[in-house]
Amino acid sequence: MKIEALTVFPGMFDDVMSTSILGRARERGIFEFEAHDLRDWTHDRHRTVDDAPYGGGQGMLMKVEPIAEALDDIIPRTPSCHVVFFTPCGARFDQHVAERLASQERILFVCGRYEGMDERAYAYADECLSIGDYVLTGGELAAMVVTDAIVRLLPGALGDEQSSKDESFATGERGGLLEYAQYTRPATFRGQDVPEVLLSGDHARIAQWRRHDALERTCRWRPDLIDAADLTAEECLEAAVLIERYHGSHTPEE
Ligand code: 6GU
Repeated sequence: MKIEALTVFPGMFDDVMSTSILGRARERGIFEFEAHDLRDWTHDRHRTVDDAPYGGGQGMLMKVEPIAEALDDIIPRTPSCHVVFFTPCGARFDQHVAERLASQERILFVCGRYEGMDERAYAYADECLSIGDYVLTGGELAAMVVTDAIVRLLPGALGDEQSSKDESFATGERGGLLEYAQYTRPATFRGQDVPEVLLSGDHARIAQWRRHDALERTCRWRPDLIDAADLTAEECLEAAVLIERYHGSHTPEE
């Protein structure tokens, strides 16, 4: 897979794309990354990429021409380029979107800055994404978050093929619950013991404890996930009790 970014700050990507799992995946040829500097498609002496909005209002917008010229150049370089614009007005990114994007051959991320972009630039977007309900100063961090979430799903990127399937939010195994608590040595740390069951070697009891812990943590920290979780009838009853305990009679939205 090749991932590219169009940005006014190409340097922001350097460390992230060369460190740890992403760095190793690039070295192994599991994915390629290239950042394009939007200013390379400007023609004036100041390499201007922004301008004031028609109709007035706060701040500056990204101009359409440099983006259009850059995309006219970059997109046709190889067939089937999936173009993703980052904007707080995009659809919310999640694990399902990461899994869908991980099957693309080539993705180009377009990173917005300033107060946004001339609307006509979005004609190039196959989709628009946001990484959550808060406002960032630009789409670069969002592009790095999404790249990280995609690359770790690519075969061979993580040492152990299992590890990307077993975690929080993975559509399979955990059934939409948060991950259970985990511990490593020492067995006692400053008076806090590792749960006895985990030292027992009884794998059935351990699996049962983990499932219950996952249910409890989800009810406590992310009750909004419970409706979509894959629960047995017994677990549904237990979830209702846990949500009542942690959140009183409020519905999760309140
Ligand atoms: Cl993609 N861009 C900006 N500027 N802010 C965001 C975002 C994106 N996602 C969440 N907040």
